[in-house]
Amino acid sequence: MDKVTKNNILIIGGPNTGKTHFGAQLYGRLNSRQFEFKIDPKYRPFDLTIFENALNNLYDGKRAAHTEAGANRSIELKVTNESGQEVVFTFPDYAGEQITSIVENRIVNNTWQSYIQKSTSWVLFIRLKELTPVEDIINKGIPSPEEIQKRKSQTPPIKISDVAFFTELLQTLVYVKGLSTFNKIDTPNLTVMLSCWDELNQPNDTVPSELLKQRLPMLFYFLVNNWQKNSLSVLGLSSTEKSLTDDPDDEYIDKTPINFGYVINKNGKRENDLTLSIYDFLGYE
Ligand SMILES: Nc1nc2c(ncn2[C@@H]2O[C@H](COP(=O)(O)OP(=O)(O)OP(=O)(O)O)[C@@H](O)[C@H]2O)c(=O)[nH]1
Ligand SMILES: [Mg+2]
Repeated sequence: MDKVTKNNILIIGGPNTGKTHFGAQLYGRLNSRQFEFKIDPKYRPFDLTIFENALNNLYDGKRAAHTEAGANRSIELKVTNESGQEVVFTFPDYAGEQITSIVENRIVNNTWQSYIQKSTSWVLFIRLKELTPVEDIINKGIPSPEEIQKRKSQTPPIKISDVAFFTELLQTLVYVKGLSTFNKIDTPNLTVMLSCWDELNQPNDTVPSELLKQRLPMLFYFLVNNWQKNSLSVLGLSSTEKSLTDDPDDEYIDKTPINFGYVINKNGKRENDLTLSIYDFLGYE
């Protein structure tokens, strides 16, 4: 069996969803060679600028900055696991506005066409805490006649819901990739990362896909109806384990960043080894 798998993982996430912190923390784990997947020392990437600022800030116990709007950088990593399996993957970092702009303007520029064409796995970042809760009969009840009258007298700004946003985005990617949805998709494999999980204050055994189903049911069923079961996973992710600020966090400085952060695997189990998520990205069972 060919033991080298070449993968092109496309991280997909709007502004402030945690892409850069994940990249930096994953890189830190791979580079430490203490976890399931390790960077092949013969192929240590030469140019680390993509995560350098973020890594330096984390070592100082501070959060990293927003990725500047025009940035489009990626890093190719060659990693191996305990059983000698080699995975080569490309990891991009860009400003999340680029994703918002795809949906708002219905335009996929050349850079994004190429990202989408080359990709073999999609990892969609959703930061549930930042989404606007949709008012419905269950969580809000029926508004009073005065409230209904007030709403009718003001024209609401046109803004699509979060569910519509993610669905439009995925449909655009599927279209650009030239996929048919007559049959359920198996490639690209799709991993939904519910990022900044620590902010959600969930009980220990929460299963990420159950939380997605509860919070964004329409998106959940869109995914289940369009992706094959083995090509879809929903994980929880806390890259930093707690909210960092621009002031140094002493615990981070003492313990170093690789000792913070975890994924909640698809069965609801917490794993401190962020590199295990690579198996989900690749779609291995
Ligand atoms: N609590 C908590 N905060 C996080 C976590 N990951 C990232 N953050 C914070 O969320 C904010 C955004 O994180 P980034 O990694 O910069 O997000 P991004 O998706 O790269 O954002 P853009 O570069 O704007 O596209 C930062 O203030 C981080 O400190 C996490 O796991 N937990
Ligand atoms: Mg960023």
